Amino acid sequence: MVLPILEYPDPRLKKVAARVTDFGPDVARLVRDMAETMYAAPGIGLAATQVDVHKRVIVIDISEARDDLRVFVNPEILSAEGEAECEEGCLSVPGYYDKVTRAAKVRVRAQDEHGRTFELDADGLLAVCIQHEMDHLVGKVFVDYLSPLKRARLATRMKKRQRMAG
Ligand code: GNR
Ligand code: NI
Repeated sequence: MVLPILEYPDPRLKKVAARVTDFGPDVARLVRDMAETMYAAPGIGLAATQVDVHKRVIVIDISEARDDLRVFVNPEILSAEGEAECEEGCLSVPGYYDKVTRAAKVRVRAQDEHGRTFELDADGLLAVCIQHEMDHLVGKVFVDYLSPLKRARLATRMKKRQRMAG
């Protein structure tokens, strides 16, 4: 099922997600729905926060063919190194793109949808995307890194857009 995506500055995007402790059918269904929502959007990642589910669950697929789904439950950054700037967008901030500086490489520990723990070294777009999605889980959107002036203008523009959309 494709789920509706919250749009900035919706206050629910600021909620902090809770760890997943129960790896039952609810998590499996959430992961399936999130993947469907991400592919339909289309996007390269989605955090549960964006579909108003406040659990530490992320899906990512940065592949060209859209056939390499990665699931991160309870993700943690074990180490980070370097700096890289990337032009980012967000499904919760449609039509807006801006540069953000993040760690260039990250080592992540997470669980899959069955609760199995794995570790992964990521760089490039995957590293950017993991950090972008993990920010959502603590109530942060990439535009929070922009100057207050840019952010204020953007909030006005988004509210106008949301009024127009009814
Ligand atoms: O689809 C998305 N593209 C993207 C591009 C550059 C940096 C980060 C991203 S993530 C974004 C999907 C999204 O909003 N995930 O939260
Ligand atoms: Ni996003």
